Parts: sequence; structure tokens; C-alpha cells
Amino acid sequence: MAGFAIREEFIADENAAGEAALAADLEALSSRLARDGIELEEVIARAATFRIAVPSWGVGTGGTRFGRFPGPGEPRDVFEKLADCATIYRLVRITPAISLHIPWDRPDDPAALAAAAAASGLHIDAVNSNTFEDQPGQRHSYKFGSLTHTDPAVRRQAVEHNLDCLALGRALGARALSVWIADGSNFPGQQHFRGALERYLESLRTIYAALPADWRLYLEHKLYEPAFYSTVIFDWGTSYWCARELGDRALCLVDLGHHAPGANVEIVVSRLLQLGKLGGFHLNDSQYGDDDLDTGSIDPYRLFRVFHELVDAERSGVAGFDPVYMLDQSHNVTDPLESLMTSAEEAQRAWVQASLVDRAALADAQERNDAIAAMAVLKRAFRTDVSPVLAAARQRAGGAIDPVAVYRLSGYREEKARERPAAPGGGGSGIVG
Ligand code: PSV
Ligand code: MN
Repeated sequence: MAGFAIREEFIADENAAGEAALAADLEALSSRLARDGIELEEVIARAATFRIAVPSWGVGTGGTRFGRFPGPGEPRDVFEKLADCATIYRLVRITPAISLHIPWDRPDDPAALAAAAAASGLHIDAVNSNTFEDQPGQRHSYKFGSLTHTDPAVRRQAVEHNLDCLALGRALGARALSVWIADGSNFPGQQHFRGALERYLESLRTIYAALPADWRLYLEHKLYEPAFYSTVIFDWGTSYWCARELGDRALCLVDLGHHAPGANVEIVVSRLLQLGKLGGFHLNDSQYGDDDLDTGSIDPYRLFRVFHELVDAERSGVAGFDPVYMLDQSHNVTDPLESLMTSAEEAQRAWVQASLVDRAALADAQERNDAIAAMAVLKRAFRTDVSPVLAAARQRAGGAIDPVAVYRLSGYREEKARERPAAPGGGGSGIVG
């Protein structure tokens, strides 16, 4: 890949400076874990297996409907986005997959993009269709909906976009299509609820019929926004029913921000696991609604509780357990690469902490209806600082003990600012909603 890259020797040199402190932290953690009968090395080995995808659009500064404040050196095209994703991967070693949003990041030459990704150890895992905004020159508008629009011509256009995403995804080596629609209504009476859902299923059936045999189709629900009165796929129940109607390869995708404030998302996760329809996650954090804040930045305990349900299902051998993880957040006031590296680590941290839960002790407390003891089991795992485990897993895989520190010291952003003078009109796109 052209342009400045952080060299492996640079990472190794910086790691050398942090090795003694890491060794001391590992030793302390090892004796703490040993008291619970847990082997430190096993925890490090497990941490090394965690994977989370980065959205191509996430490496650009996001925005709100009040504005966007791009930073220096933003990627101007999908190849530059790929270079930023490669940098993240090089430092954190758990993000080899990229999800592409179409048409935001449609490559002119898919084979060239797939080859460039492979050259950096990356791959495209999913394509996300976008029928939530109009594109220049588009024949029909999505102002009043896309896959559920009352006009069959609009629905056909939205279906065709998804079919096009499948074709493009095949050329890129992807294995999944994620569908999120903004369709809904702003006024009571504006939309016939059952009619819109029937139209959704009819559109999705056409898309599902074209899904390659080894692909998965993810249906993403969202409570509200941009429609503020009703949303067609507003909750996990609707999403579950649609996935069941479509077939085995249709699964539900849970975006943590797409629920009412205070909603118990972990029980949603548990239900979908039990029903065999949990496909994966869009991770982010929020204080009020779909805030798209950095994963683990507001409520790391909730993230832990979600991962606790996942690890529990994994350990009890729930059939079909195979969720995928992607970061889906908007970086408005940070360097997006720093946010993505930190967020990937927060997800990995919650997963590793959840793996420390003493499940026998928890089951026992649950049997005895000892609520305090049960909570204490969860808290003991959650309060374990697994930072040294994550650092060791990264370092052994060739990544950085402290990714953000190495990134800053490398001068990557300054180099990119020189290499990538801002395109007239602002350049790279961010997230919407
Ligand atoms: C919608 O809010 C969403 O979570 C969907 O996943 C979109 O594809 C993504 O954000 C980007 O706007
Ligand atoms: Mn999402």
C-alpha cells in the first residue's frame, strides 16, 4: 500500500520500553487469577482469538445533522480507508475484517481492492446496503421509504441495490449482507403498519433468494430515527419474525444503540441466542439514544453483561452460536483511528472479562436464589483488570503494547495530513445516524 506506514520494527522498539512493566503486571494478575483456579496463559490465548470488524466509513470523521468537522489527513477514497484500517490492524491485531458500506465505499475495481486488502492481511467480511438516503442521479427517491415503499418501482430499485451489493460483495470475497432500512413514519396514520411489514418481507424474499449459499443475511432493527413515530423493523421481535420467515441464513443483528434508553439489551441478546437467530453486533455506546459513541466509553458494565450472555451461550454449547462483531460508531471529536483502536480493545476486554465468570458458582447462586452472591460473581469478573492480558496478546501477535501511544509517536496522522491534502468539498464520508 502506497504512502507512510508504521513499521513493525518501530512497534517492536516501542514495545521494548514497556516490556518490564507489562511483565510485572502479568505476574500480579497471574497470582490473582490462580486463586480462582484460572491459568493466565489460557486467558491470553483466548484473548488472542477475539475478532472484530471495522467499518470502512469509520476511519473518516463522522458528523451530526448540525455539521461535520473533518480532521487532517482524512482518507479520500476507499483505498486510503483501507490503508487506515491496515494501520489499526497492525497495532491491535484483532481487526482483520472490514465491512463496506455501499455506495459510500463502492470500489471501481473490486478485484484491486480485495487484492490490496489481502496484501495487508485484511479481508472484506460484509457489505452493508444503503437505501436510507438518495444518491445523485437516482431515479426514485427514498423519502417515503425504500424496501417497504408503497410504490413498487421504488421497492424494485431498493431490491436491485441490494442485489447489486451481493454481486459486488462476491467480487470482494465478502460473506454477508447487512440490511438496515430507515423506513417508517412521522405521523400517526401515515403508514399502514401491517402493509409496510408485508412489503418488507416481499422485498427481502427476493434478496434472500439471490443470497449465495455460503452467505448470511443480517437484519438490523432500530427503534426510531430517522422516522420518529414508527419504524418498520423497530425491535428484535419483528426482526426475529422476519429472519424466521426468510430462512436459516437470515439472522438478526443487534446494534447496541438501537433500543430505548435503559432497555435491557442483554436479555434481547439472550432471547435471540435461545431462538437460534443471533447473527452479530454493531457495537457502540450511548447515553441517550443512538448516540454512536465509542464502545465501552459510557457503560462498560453493560458491554460486559452483553458479552456475559454470549460467553454463557458459547460455554453451554447453544446450537448455531457464531456471532460476528463490528464497530458502528461515529467519531466526531477524536482521531477516528484512535477511537477504533480503543473501541476494539474495549470489546475484547469485555469478552475476556466475561470469560472469567465463575459459571459453576453463578449457577449455584442462581439455584439458591442468592441474588447478592450471583451479582458478586459477575462483579468479580468485571472488576478484574485484564489490560495486561490484552497487551500481551497483542504484543505476541506483533501488535503494540500501547496502540494509541505508538500511533501518536509514529507521526502517522501528520504524515497522512501531508500525503492527503483535503479534497475540495470536504472529502471522506462519515457515518449517518
Ligand atoms: C443506522 O443507525 C446504522 O446503525 C446502520 O447500521 C447503518 O448502516 C449505519 O448506522 C451507518 O449509518
Ligand atoms: Mn448499525
